[in-house]
Amino acid sequence: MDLQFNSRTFLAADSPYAESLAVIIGCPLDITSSFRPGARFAPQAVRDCSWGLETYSPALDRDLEDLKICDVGDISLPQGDLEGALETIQNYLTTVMADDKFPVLLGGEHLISLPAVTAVAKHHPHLVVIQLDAHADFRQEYLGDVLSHATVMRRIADLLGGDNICQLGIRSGTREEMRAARSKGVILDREETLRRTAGRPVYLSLDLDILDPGVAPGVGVPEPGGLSFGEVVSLISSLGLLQVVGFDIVELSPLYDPTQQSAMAAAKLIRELILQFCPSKNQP
Ligand SMILES: [Mn+2]
Repeated sequence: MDLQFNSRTFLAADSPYAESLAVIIGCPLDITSSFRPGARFAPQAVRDCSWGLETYSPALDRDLEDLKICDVGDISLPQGDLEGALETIQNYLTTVMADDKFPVLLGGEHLISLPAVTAVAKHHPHLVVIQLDAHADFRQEYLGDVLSHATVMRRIADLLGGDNICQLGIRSGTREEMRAARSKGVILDREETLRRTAGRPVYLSLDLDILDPGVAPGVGVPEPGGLSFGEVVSLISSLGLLQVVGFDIVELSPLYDPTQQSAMAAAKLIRELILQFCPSKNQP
């Protein structure tokens, strides 16, 4: 696979690929972004900010230094060829899953979750997807496109069935897409999410706009009325018993993040998610 080598890795992600369980993969897809583009710059912005954090999480009493993590850099994506870019991501993830790794995807726009879930679901046939997001992303099409950041969960529902999708934090959607999600069995409730995911492999897709724009203003489509950083962390830790097999964090747009506070929030969420969910061969 043709990768752009990047020596500026995510914090503590300096182990060789072959030895690593967690693999950080930049997916700078930025093609269907409709309102505020710039997600192609997000993976590196997150890496840069990660070095402002400690490797240790006091909340979890775990340390990135205890894990073997590889940051492979960014996948080279043809930004003018949407289907080619999605295929490239899917092929790369297929290799990562066959190598028995825990993938951590740095978006990129939200559409990267479609090829990622496609590859992960082939490896884990009973996969459930949990989407943490402000927006339902459940349109049948958007601006004439069936493949879009605004349709990504609908396409994933086409793939897995709506009854294998849980959406948390949603506060924006059209009447039609909210109805469609409900009618296809998508659930939006934390308690039901815990029931649905019990004993099953889970892919977590975290759209940074679940956070309030006051916390993370640098996103493609900011939606007022969001969660605080602490509320998102609490929500994630309340899902603590999940068998997460991989996750992505998407929609950061560094062009709208002059203070870097959104990239810092993204980096810290990634640290917490890795420490909470990445299995360690050294620990029970
Ligand atoms: Mn989204």
